[in-house]
Amino acid sequence: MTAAPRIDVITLFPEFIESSLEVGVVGRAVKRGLLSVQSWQLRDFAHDNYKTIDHRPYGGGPGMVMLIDPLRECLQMVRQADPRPAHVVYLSPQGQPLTQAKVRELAHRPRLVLLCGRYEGIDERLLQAEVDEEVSIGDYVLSGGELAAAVLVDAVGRLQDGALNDPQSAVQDSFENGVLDCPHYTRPERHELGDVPALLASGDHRKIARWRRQQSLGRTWLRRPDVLARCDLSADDRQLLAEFIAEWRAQDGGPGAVR
Ligand code: 4HQ
Repeated sequence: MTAAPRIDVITLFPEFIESSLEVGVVGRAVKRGLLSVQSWQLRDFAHDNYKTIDHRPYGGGPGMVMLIDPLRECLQMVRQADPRPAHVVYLSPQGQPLTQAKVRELAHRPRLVLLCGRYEGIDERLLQAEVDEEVSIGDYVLSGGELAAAVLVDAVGRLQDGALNDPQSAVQDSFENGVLDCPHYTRPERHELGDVPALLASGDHRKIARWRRQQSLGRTWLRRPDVLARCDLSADDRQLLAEFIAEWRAQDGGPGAVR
């Protein structure tokens, strides 16, 4: 049996990471031993009685910058805690976007170390020397890297073998197919707010699969043309999408349509 993948998180707020692991699919995966997550209090590696981990930036300007040495010594301890080589990730808006493709890539790593920055971030020299990859969860500014790290742990954790009750659900998600997810319905079939599309209750599984694929493609066309542009659609997909677009134009999207 091979050891479960391990994620170490270096942070000023370990409680934040730990609390997010008490619930849900990923919390259960950790309890089942499918994934191990350790958080480390950076302040424990400060050199002085004030527990200093940051200082004013050279060149002036607002805010504080995280010091090299507490981070370096913490990383050394973290690396020593497990013999497997660690892939070190720094969460920041300057990083590569966290896409589902990136999540899959990171999910295959036996060992990740996540660095959470606060204030203006971390001294560039530490990043140059120790970080393998900088990753961003989106084009907005957080007050610290902890939420971004929790997002990454969640997305990576749910892909570990055995984490999801039905492994099929990971395959059907948004982006796993390169397109957005289709709409979902459950009981009751008829409701004041509308009826479930008849086809879904028909039991014709081939038709249902085609309808879902068409909805996925159509919604991606409507909502995320940027995602669709990067898709390599089959002839079948292009046919389904053309049908969706024709129907959409006829119903709500016709020239001069009033909505
Ligand atoms: N921050 N994706 C600034 C982010 C962020 C993001 C984390 C704020 C790092 C220094 N991290 N600190 N967006 O906004 O990952």
